[in-house]
Amino acid sequence: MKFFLLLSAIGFCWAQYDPHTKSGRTSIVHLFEWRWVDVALECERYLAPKGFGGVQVSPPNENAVITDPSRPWWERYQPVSYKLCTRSGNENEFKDMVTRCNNVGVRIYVDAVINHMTGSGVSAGTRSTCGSYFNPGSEDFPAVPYSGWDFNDGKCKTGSGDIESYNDAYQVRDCRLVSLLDLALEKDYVRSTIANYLNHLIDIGVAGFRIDASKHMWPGDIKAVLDKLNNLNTKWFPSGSKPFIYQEVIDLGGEAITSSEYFGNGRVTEFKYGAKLGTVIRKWNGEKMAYLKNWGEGWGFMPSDRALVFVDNHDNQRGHGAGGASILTFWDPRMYKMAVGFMLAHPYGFTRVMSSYRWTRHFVDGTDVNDWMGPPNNNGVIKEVTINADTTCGNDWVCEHRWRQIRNMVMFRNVVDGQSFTNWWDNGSNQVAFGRGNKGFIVFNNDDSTLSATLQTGLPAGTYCDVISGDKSGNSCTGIQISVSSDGKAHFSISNSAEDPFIAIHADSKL
Ligand code: QV4
Ligand code: CA
Repeated sequence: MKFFLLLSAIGFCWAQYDPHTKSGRTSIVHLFEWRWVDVALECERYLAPKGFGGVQVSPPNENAVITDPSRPWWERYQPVSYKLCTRSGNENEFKDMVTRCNNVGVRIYVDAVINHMTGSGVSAGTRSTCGSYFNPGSEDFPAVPYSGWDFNDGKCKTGSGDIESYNDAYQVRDCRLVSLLDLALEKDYVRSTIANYLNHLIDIGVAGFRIDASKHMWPGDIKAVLDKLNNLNTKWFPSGSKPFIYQEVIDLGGEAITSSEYFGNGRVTEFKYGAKLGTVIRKWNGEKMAYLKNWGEGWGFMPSDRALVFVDNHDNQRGHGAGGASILTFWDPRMYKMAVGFMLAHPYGFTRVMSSYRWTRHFVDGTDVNDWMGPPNNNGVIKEVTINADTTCGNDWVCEHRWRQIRNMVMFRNVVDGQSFTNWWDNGSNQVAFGRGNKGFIVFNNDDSTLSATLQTGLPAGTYCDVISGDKSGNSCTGIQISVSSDGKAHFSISNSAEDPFIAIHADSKL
């Protein structure tokens, strides 16, 4: 009996780190600013058949309608209430999306903005996405309800009431992040109100949460909220399943607050990952791919089973948050595909793919002054995600997750899941290769010369289709073909001027 109790205890605590994706699905995609109707369609027509595990959606709760600048993407990080009603859709559309995605085995993870409400500078009478009245000046949010009692004003010790130094853990948690009214999560009323919001989402069928601005909440306060959460809906999840939790904590080192403080609650975003990988692929600061041999904890990242990893996110792809200029995005497609390919092939962390929209960048003194621009829209109404004949997206939706190289590497990760990191090779510079047990192998050429090498792949003999330059189609390859001999070796030749200077093969791309 004791052993069973121990097991259930382990299972119990472990569940916060488990994304509850259907077996064999190992990545999620952030469909940033998509409407719920389009997410539901994408689950059915693309994400399910292509092996995606789930979708991170934009905050679904009512937010302030910011008109200066005009409807910025970041208005969704200024809550007015927990009513499920935003530019992405209403509660019925949200419920329909969660049901339809779950029914095809694709999970939904909600971006939970629970540290704060809207900005103190937002004027009273500002509209909200569901029509609720609110008055930031008097901290009056009757649609929740929250009043002045529910905010941290008394606790914050800075003159401005805003966070003034990230070296003081107290003000980072108890003061306002860029003037956003800071909720008092030490109060049981606030904890219960937030838990009610999250339980409403859990009962609808979501699989977990991205906890926004976690650095700005005490780990213990977050835990107090999580302890009030229901188990996941047994219509789609095994009984006793707890919501998957990944906390947004930007920790590049050198601050008072560290990611490890949050490990007890769930996974944590590892921002060092994208910042370092971008530097390596750009070959800045003397970095080179040969150094990736000990990628992961060897580079000072958090333990792999606590990490949520990504190449870029909605903040740092536009200069917000952390990572700086090294962050690779869809604006640099050739390098971006290499970075995403490396991330999806490597065993470290739980992987999230970014899916963006294009906006009109306008650089002034090196800064994009249009970083605020919201999703493609017609007078504020978010545009439909149209699908072109070549499977790309229209209406300025970038759909990185539909790029052949990325979509196929999501499948690669599924095929090699559980296989160890093996057969590393490098040329001492920017030509590297590694395998995943006997299920997959990938080769990169980021040097300024051709890669020509015969490498040990660890794979069974046979002919494999490269899933970067093409697909396996019936009994043939639409792109490069690789022949693995009986000793597991194969010859690879990659021009440094190739459209995509990397090759990936796996058990399911074998003819
Ligand atoms: C401005 C000034 C303030 C001033 C205030 C007065 O900057 O100094 O006091 O006006 O009203 C928007 C504006 C910002 C404005 C603020 C209103 O951009 O200029 O303040 O609203 O108070 C997103 C955007 C922010 C945006 C915010 C709310 O990135 O620019 O602020 O939404 O709309 C840290 C955190 C980390 C955070 C990251 C961006 O540790 O948690 O900064 N990342 C998450 C989300 C991010 C979101 C928030 C947190 C806030 O990923 O998208 O910020 O929910 O590193
Ligand atoms: Ca706070």
